[in-house]
Amino acid sequence: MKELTDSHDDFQDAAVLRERLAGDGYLFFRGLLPRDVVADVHEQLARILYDSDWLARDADPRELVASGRAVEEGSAGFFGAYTAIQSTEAFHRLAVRPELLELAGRLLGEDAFAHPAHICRIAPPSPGANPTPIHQDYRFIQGSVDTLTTWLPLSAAPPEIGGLRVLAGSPRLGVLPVKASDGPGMMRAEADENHPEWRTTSYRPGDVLLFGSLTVHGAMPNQTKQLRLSADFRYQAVSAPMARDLLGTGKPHYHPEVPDFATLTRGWTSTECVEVPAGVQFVDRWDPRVDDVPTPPSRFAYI
Ligand SMILES: O=C(O)CCC(=O)C(=O)O
Repeated sequence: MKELTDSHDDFQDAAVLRERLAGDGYLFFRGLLPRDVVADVHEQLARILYDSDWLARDADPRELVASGRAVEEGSAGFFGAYTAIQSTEAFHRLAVRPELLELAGRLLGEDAFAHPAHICRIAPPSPGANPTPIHQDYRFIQGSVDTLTTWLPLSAAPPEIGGLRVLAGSPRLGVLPVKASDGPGMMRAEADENHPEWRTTSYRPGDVLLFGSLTVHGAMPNQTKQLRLSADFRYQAVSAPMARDLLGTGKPHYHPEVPDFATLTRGWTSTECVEVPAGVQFVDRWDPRVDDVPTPPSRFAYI
């Protein structure tokens, strides 16, 4: 598979970044976030996974060697550990790091904020767990088509541990039809799994992959004995509409299986990192599986 293009040296250049995002549908930044900040989150989450019995007892928890009790996202036995992870302030604070908010604002051309549904992925080895099927985020996130996703490895993610791959140029395909599938999200976009423009890399903590909501992407199978630990966060312009959740607005990922932020944030130093700014307009959700979703116009004018 082809290697991702590194945009690290163009981080300050909004015009270059916007043009590359329009053409490729993604931007990759090697080492954008301080390694010690990511390492601290990794360590806190590894401790939770160890205490939840998801990790082998005879290995250093930081190695994330899976025990037989590590389960696929959303299945029985998942929500205890996931609630503890969602209660971890340092994890949520990663989403509002100045590097990420500035990057989103630079690309969108105005102030941006992070959706509070910050997602942590704990991908167990395959077979046994299915990797996230290829998809476009627009059907899941809805609201503004220009919502941006960042995907961050929280531990080293060489291709064999099943990091993310993106299909370069895929926003030009518009909103694709979907089929039911196994794996997180349970929907697969109808795109060519073997296209020559699939790209990935050997991810390291501190790296950031950003893509638009029409970019086709998915995870690869985890062929190691370790858990793959990563985060995905979403950003949108303050002036753009945000999709209302079924049970309110600005809820945690997997709410209501995961408690509300009022419970998760007990004892935190600040809750700002999980708040939606005042004045954001909300719109209703539509059924993400419907066949013909018109492709909304994008400020990135995908070419
Ligand atoms: O990390 C994964 O397995 C899936 C992440 C993803 O698809 C996303 O960020 O939209």
